[in-house]
Amino acid sequence: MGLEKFALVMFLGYISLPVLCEVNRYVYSIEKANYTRLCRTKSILTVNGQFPGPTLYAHHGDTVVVRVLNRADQNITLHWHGVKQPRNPWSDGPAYITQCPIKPGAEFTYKLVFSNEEGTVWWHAHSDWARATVHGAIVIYPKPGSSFPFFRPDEHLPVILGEWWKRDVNDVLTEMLQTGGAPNVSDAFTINGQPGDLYPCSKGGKIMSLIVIAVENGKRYLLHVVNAALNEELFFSIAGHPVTVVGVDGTYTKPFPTDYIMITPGQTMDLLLEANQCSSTAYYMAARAYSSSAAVPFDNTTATAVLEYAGSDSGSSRASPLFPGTLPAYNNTGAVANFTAGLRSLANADHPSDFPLTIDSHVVITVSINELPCPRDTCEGPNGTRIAASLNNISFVTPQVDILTAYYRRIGGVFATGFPSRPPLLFNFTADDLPSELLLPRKGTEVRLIEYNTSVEVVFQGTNLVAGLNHPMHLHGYSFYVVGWGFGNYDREKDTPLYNLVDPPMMNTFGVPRNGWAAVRFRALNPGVWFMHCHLERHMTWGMDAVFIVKNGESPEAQMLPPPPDMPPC
Ligand SMILES: *[C@@H]1O[C@H](CO)[C@@H](O)[C@H](O)[C@H]1NC(C)=O
Ligand SMILES: *[C@@H]1O[C@H](CO)[C@@H](O)[C@H](O)[C@H]1NC(C)=O
Ligand SMILES: *[C@@H]1O[C@H](CO)[C@@H](O)[C@H](O)[C@H]1NC(C)=O
Ligand SMILES: *[C@@H]1O[C@H](CO)[C@@H](O)[C@H](O)[C@H]1NC(C)=O
Ligand SMILES: *[C@@H]1O[C@H](CO)[C@@H](O)[C@H](O)[C@H]1NC(C)=O
Ligand SMILES: *[C@@H]1O[C@H](CO)[C@@H](O)[C@H](O)[C@H]1NC(C)=O
Ligand SMILES: *[C@@H]1O[C@H](CO)[C@@H](O)[C@H](O)[C@H]1NC(C)=O
Ligand SMILES: *[C@@H]1O[C@H](CO)[C@@H](O)[C@H](O)[C@H]1NC(C)=O
Ligand SMILES: *[C@@H]1O[C@H](CO)[C@@H](O)[C@H](O)[C@H]1NC(C)=O
Ligand SMILES: *[C@@H]1O[C@H](CO)[C@@H](O)[C@H](O)[C@H]1NC(C)=O
Ligand SMILES: [Cu+2]
Repeated sequence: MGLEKFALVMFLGYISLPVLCEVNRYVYSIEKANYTRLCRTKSILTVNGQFPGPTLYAHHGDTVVVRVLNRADQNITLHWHGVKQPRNPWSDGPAYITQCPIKPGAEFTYKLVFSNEEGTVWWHAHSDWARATVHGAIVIYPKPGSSFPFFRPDEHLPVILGEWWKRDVNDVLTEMLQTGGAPNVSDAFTINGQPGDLYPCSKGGKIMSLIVIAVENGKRYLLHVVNAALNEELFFSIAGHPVTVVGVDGTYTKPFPTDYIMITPGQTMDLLLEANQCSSTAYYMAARAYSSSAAVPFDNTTATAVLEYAGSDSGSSRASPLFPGTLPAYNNTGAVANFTAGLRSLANADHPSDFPLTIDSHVVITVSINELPCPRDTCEGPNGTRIAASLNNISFVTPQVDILTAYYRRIGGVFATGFPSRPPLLFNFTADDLPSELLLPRKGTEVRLIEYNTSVEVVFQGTNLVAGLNHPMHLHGYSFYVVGWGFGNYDREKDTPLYNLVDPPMMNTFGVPRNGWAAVRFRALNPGVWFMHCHLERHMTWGMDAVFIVKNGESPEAQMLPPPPDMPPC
């Protein structure tokens, strides 16, 4: 493992950006547009004054030191999503799980220990809903001297998909918590920080909202795609350009040619793009929601950016770019299933798949939306209730001191160790009508203790309580192999023989199908306190979370590192 270290400084502060304006829709031709109406601006929290935040570049096996200065007036933590941080949960970041927040004016130095990650992972805030604007890509090159398992790209292009509210995202969160109902859906999606020209927006008479990416005919680009949206899974495609998926969640995959991708919040994908189209035309890339449940409102808008070939006629008479005809409809679950089935690990000598074949610990976890009673039924959830969410019927309560410190220093009363290995009640999880006595969850801060070097299989079972939908489940500290998934109720006898035990994809976030299940496997070789949660932000806030504590092993290399001296106090 390389021990090259370099330091980066990230400061948290605010910048002003235009709100989406209510002016007429404008056309792609930038020169022609002339809007005099100024946008209202809003202030957003950013890193180093950039939105999206800076892309970090590293090589396989590097250690990167990041000094984070909080110059904002709110608490913050940063998470390095997909970086396994061997033995070093202290730098993982989720607030009140592995650290107390960095308070306004304070600082904390994170140590990012890259091990086997390759391709794309990302970083984002992990406190409140700050990650809406505090995020960026992490691009990991092969070790110096080694090569990509596919042809060498000529250029790297981060493509960060985001979600935008006209209002301050803190207001959206506060309102959700006050009313007990669903949060407002967003007003726009963004590609590299801009919504594109299907939304009305201008600033000072100039169009600010369309990203134009220049490409050259004959070149090969590696797109580092991140879904940084809070609450929506997204389809993404590029007109006239099928892409080849070569990596997902920081692991290279078998090359998978496709016309579109579906990427959940939390996931990252490496896409090879060959610029081989007609050089006098421009092509849209577009992103819009995949909505898995007709019962759940979603943002029904489309973000665009433009691929423009060098040498195209960039005069004012330029025609509109081609729109991708291959972007699936918002409700096309078949397209999601087909895409997901195409993701497979390399499983070769250079990139072996080392998933466990025998299982020591088999855990089944129901993933549910719930309802809590609300005084006089005045909340805005169904029937006047307050919406909640749970794993195995436990709606996670965030503690006031971080679980990692409590575990390490043996401070009692912060968490309990009763997270069950089975759903407390067996019922037809995916039935259309479920009795209302099942809707109420239990509240608690329950962790599951795992012995070092246990081989674990977790089966996530979606339920149809309140509303079944696709849940992107994310585990910190590990990547897991997705050995199986399907619709309906998981049946161990029937489903295990159908697992992919040849080349299952290695991921850290997987969309558990609506009213379906997913089985993932990992070997517990990374001691620490690791958060596991749905990566839809509203579900995480509602309690769709749990914590795995992987205990130390015997040898010194199998033990958690001690905390750094500058851990923020609570
Ligand atoms: C934009 O419109 C304003 C008002 O209609 C006009 O005064 C100005 O000359 C226009 N600018 C350009 C660059 O066309
Ligand atoms: C949410 O949407 C409602 C209805 O459109 C609106 O009245 C309210 O102001 C919005 N709240 C926020 C925080 O955006
Ligand atoms: C989404 O928007 C399109 C275009 O505005 C509209 O035709 C369609 O009905 C909308 N669909 C949903 C589910 O809201
Ligand atoms: C998707 O929604 C459209 C209406 O917006 C409907 O006609 C179609 O049947 C739906 N498809 C699926 C697969 O649900
Ligand atoms: C999924 O793939 C199958 C087999 O290639 C194809 O027949 C089907 O049309 C695809 N479904 C969608 C929604 O793309
Ligand atoms: C609301 O209450 C009615 C009557 O008790 C019940 O039939 C319905 O299932 C409830 N809906 C939800 C979403 O809880
Ligand atoms: C569970 O509910 C689904 C959806 O209504 C139904 O198709 C299935 O037959 C039910 N399964 C059992 C075992 O009752
Ligand atoms: C969850 O726990 C609550 C409280 O113990 C209970 O009333 C409810 O039936 C349970 N629901 C499920 C689905 O286990
Ligand atoms: C983990 O356990 C397996 C046997 O189950 C053993 O072969 C392997 O060496 C162990 N690995 C470590 C790092 O302890
Ligand atoms: C910020 O974090 C500190 C330490 O955990 C906590 O005491 C304080 O309440 C937090 N402030 C806010 C506004 O959440
Ligand atoms: Cu969810």
